[in-house]
Amino acid sequence: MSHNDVDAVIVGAGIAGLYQLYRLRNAGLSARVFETADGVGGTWYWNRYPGARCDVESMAYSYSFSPELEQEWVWTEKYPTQPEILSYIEHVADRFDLRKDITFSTRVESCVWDDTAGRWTVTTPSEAVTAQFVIMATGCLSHSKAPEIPGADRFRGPIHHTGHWPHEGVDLTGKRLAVIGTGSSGIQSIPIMADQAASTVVFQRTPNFSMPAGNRPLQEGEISDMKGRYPEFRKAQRESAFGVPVEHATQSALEVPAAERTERYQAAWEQGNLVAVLGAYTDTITDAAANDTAAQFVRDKIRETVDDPATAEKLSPRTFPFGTKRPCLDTGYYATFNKPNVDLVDLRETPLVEITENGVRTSEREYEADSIVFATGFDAMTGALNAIDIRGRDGVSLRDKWADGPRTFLGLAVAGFPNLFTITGPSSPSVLSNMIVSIEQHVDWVTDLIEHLRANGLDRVEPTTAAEDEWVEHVRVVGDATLFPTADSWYMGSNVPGKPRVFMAYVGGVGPYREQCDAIAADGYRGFVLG
Ligand code: FAD
Ligand code: N01
Repeated sequence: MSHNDVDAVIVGAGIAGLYQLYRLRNAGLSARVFETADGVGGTWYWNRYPGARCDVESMAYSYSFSPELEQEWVWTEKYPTQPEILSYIEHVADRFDLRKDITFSTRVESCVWDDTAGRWTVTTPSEAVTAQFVIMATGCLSHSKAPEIPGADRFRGPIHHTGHWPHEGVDLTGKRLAVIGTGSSGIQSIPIMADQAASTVVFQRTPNFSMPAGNRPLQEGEISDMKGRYPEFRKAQRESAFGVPVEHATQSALEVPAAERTERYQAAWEQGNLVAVLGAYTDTITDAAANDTAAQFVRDKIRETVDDPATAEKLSPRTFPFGTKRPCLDTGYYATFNKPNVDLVDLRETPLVEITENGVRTSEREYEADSIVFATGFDAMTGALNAIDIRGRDGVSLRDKWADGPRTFLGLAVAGFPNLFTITGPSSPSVLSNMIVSIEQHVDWVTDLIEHLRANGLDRVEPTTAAEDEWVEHVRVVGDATLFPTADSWYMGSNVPGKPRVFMAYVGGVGPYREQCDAIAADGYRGFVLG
């Protein structure tokens, strides 16, 4: 078999692509990985901004497939930094000898299905490869977006996007800094950048809910304790709602006395555990009044922390329910606005107009800056997939098929696109979970399906349109039973002008989703046509 004809092509060498390569290789398939970056790591390769770290605990945000790896790797902090996660992923790539099948600095531009040959042609700027299977491990949050304002090319100083941070770092000492965006990336980086810069202006379109991370070094005892009970812990992760085991809620937020509720939120707040707040009561994400008890708790904290009441009010989210935009964990975010050299500009009052040679102009005035940071996020879930020209049976393009929103079966496969799989694709729990748990489940399920085909002398698989329609409807119904669709979030595509407004994640829970996937497999891959 030539190097240009392989059993499988995997696009992306992040956590998903690496594990997919490992599994396919062990299943006896030849596979090649293409990766735009010049190294492994995906998210943790690209997002090197100051303060970048995970908000799932390190010992939980790690692969579970290798007990040896689990035992040998030593995490140092409760919430790991980007450099620590990147060195973990690099270790995994080396330990399992994965790099030899990865072609770096190479972007996949198109994937075209040949129905007669039963193979995909995957094209990069340097070569074309044919493969029986293509697995998209392109990431949910890998296609960054800049703010939709003119003038960035005019600005005299540097502009950096948090999702493409220079490897050598950015020295902001003595600089006048302008930051646009107050999502997780902005909230993590602003306190650190503001410490360094001479002055900082934060341009906020929508305030977000954030809680202190309470990060700290891990103690020897807790590391060995977790290592001793990893198998049970992993099982609990897989069966949980968000890939993070928490106590099961049994009460409505509205049926407990206010003081008891506050005590419960306070305990979760002190633990720095977002899932513990979201999961404290049965109805936090389904009932607006219940949700508002959590939202009000956070707003009270903001008012207690921020000295200037007008600034505190601007920082207080009021336009969407708690948790319906990804909440954040921070280190000193709200207190940063007590510094005399940090200003907050509310873009709802004075919208952004343009970037000028000298800085940022709103409808009110120009703010001079030496350096600008875009913490403006991503064209999430579909951005990286739609950036590739993917053509299935009869030359139909995925972009056209998804023009009114993504349609998949289980978030894993698409009718009309045989032998193509999307790891953590749209309509899977993916971004509503500890993502490694979802990644491993998808990769395992896809690999099992490929092994099933091979064992039965079959060579193609594709979901039926009926199964896809049913899944899309199920995802919508489950989503509509929650408050998620009420928010203008990237989950809804609303951060990208013109993107269809569709809730792109499955909120049925990681555990129940896994059960559905397993039942479908046990039923001879119900909803798929195998041939
Ligand atoms: P990615 O890591 O995004 O990797 C995809 C790779 O595909 C990238 O390297 C990209 O360059 C490559 N690629 C894409 N298109 C092409 C192409 N056409 N050709 C070649 N290569 C291509 N999740 C959590 O669960 N907990 C967290 O605390 C958390 N924190 C996060 C913090 C940040 C700053 C961000 C951005 C995301 C965070 N996430 C978190 C989500 C995170 O993306 C996932 O946890 C996980 O790292 C995703 O891995 P992946 O391999 O699926 O995708
Ligand atoms: O991106 P975001 P992010 N003009 O989309 C604003 C994960 N993550 O990179 O809210 C002005 O959340 C935008 O405003 P609005 C996590 O899943 C995790 O911060 O759209 N402003 C918003 O304030 C997260 O959710 C961690 O009104 C504009 C901000 O930019 C996801 O990645 C850390 C604008 C973008 O926020 C994305 O996070 C980092 C415009 N034209 C990331 N366009 C952890 O801590 C956008 N904005 C785990």
